[in-house]
Amino acid sequence: MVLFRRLLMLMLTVAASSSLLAEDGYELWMRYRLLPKSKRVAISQIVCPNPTDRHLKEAHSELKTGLEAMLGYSAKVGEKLTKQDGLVIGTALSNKLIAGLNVDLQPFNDEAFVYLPTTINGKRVHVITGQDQIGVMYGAFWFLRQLQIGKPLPNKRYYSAPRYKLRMLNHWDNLNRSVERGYAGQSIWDWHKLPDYVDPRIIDYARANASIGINGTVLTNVNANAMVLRADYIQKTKAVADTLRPYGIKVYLTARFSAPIELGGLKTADPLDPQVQQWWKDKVAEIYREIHDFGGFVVKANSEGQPGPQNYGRSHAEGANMIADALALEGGILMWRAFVYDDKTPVDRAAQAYNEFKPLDGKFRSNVIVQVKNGPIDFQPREPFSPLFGALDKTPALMEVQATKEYLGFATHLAYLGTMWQEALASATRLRGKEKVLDTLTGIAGVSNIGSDRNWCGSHFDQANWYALGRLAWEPTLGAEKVADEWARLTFGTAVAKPVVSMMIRSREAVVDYTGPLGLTHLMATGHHYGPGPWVDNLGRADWNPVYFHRGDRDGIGFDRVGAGTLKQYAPGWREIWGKPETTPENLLLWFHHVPWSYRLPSGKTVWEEMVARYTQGVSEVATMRAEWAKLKGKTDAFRHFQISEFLEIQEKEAKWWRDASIAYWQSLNGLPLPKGFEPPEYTLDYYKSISNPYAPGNTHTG
Ligand code: GCW
Repeated sequence: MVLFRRLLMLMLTVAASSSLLAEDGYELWMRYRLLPKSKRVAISQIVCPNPTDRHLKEAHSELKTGLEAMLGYSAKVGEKLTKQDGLVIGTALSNKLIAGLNVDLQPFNDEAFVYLPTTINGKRVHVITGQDQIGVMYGAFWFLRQLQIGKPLPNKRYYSAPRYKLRMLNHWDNLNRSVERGYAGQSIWDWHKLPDYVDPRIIDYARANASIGINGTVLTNVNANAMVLRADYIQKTKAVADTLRPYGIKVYLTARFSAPIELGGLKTADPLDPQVQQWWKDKVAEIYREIHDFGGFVVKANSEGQPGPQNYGRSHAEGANMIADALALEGGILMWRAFVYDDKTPVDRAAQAYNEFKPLDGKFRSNVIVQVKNGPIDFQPREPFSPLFGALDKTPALMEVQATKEYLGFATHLAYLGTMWQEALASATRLRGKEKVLDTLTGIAGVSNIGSDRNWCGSHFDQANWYALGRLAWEPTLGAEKVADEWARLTFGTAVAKPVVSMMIRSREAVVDYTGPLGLTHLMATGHHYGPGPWVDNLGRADWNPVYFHRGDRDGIGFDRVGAGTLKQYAPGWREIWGKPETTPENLLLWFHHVPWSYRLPSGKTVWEEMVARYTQGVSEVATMRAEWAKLKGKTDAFRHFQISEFLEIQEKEAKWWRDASIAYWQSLNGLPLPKGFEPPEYTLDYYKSISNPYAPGNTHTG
């Protein structure tokens, strides 16, 4: 079997190198395949009088390549409209034909675009315009996407404007090219060869981001290395910034709070020390001399060993404001992370971000944005939304989500995160005037899942999470299903979109079920977080241990966050709903409550029975996904089909591992028999406990 697979792989690799079958995922959702005749629009000409201007150049060249590939002929390029049909792009300033149309561009912002199907001098044209050339570029990518998706173009004026100003990727990439929680190879930033050699792949990265509206990228890990602020590294960052700028993407870095000591030779990094303040001002000025539109910094301070203002008895606000002041002189912003926990183990770790930051609301400079993870703990498969959303009245907030699937099966498990992010974004805050979490934000930042792997993200389906990040940051109400449908059509073709979307939409819930149903959380193995470890109880601090989070014993299970006081961080409406087990939705029951194993759910099942059913359901859902994917054989290209099949097989095996290990452990606590009809775990608990994977990928390194 193994040999057969190897042979098949070899054949596929050879086949993939011929242009016919060149589907290795590199092109992402920008595949531009020849459209069926019925879907081809007539575009004999592209009219763009200033095709070398910034953003127009990129728009123009993408349109040329994309249209040629999809329509099967090359449109004439020129300044005048001479053919019977064409595509007219530009701003009113850069294109006289557009000026003549007097397109109403109010009340859009400068990144918005307008599409207008119309006639000019009796010729049928598609117009793409905006207040600024960057809008035109976004419009060009939108137009290409519409054609690929295979749905008709709007027959009247259409516009689109991004909801948020900050649509960010956060790379957790180290200077030695390892990637913290990265499952897609090395970092795409080749610091050693920069600035002299910029890998052309960075241009494709920029195109991909521009096509989904991402406009900022933080190049380095929040577990930061001060060296990135050294003069030679600033040159390297400049080379990346110069490459990304034409695509409307600003570059940001992570700033290590102790950099004045490590780089500057100062004795302290105390934010109230004038020398320290001056060091940051000088450093920021130095960066802006090289990169005039540098975006700013992200800082992780006083969390998981990172230095911060509390080392000097100062608050997060005092620390943030000192760096923000330096950035303000140049127009930069500071994203200060709320994912903090200090050396004192609190009653409930889920309460810590709010405890630290709520009292500081109003104390931050205006260019500080607090960056809050979607849930109060840490990117778990299911958490409620963080109570900080909506609670900060005077401080802007950015939602941080994790595209890389640290807690959702790494690269090999199919888990579409659009549904998970939608759940957080669309959550009602129950605070007046801030109806949903998405109404309280200034942006979204996604921890990147991008690496040097040929398919960028470690697996084909993981590309959907990068795609969803951009699309939801552009418009958070788009809907996870619509985003999945776009992506599936672009990535696999319209014919298979329906079954692909159906798999995607159920996939995250399957992971929740086989890793931690009913609101259980943080049950993974230590360090690398690969696989189950609900029994772990020996780590340095209490709130690193899974046993701290599930609180299971002979009698019951779950974390009583009402008793712990954490529920008070939410609006009164939520306190009512989540305050009692009977009114708490099942999917968060054990997040908020400790209940006896015999506690009865509305279905009549006990918690124990329901848990076993869910774990089992998670595994069978993966088996179903496998069967559904198998049916698409021959309907998608062979190589990607093969690799996805193999990954689904891994996922099913690991889902069963999670189920069996978890059930074996819970039984060791509660002594209960398995409900009727359910398979017992395949191995003993000791066996599961003995599994060791020291080299699982993505573990923390600070290079
Ligand atoms: O989820 C945890 C990860 C750490 C990460 C940390 C954070 C960058 O396990 O690897 O560190 O979150 O968000 O700072």
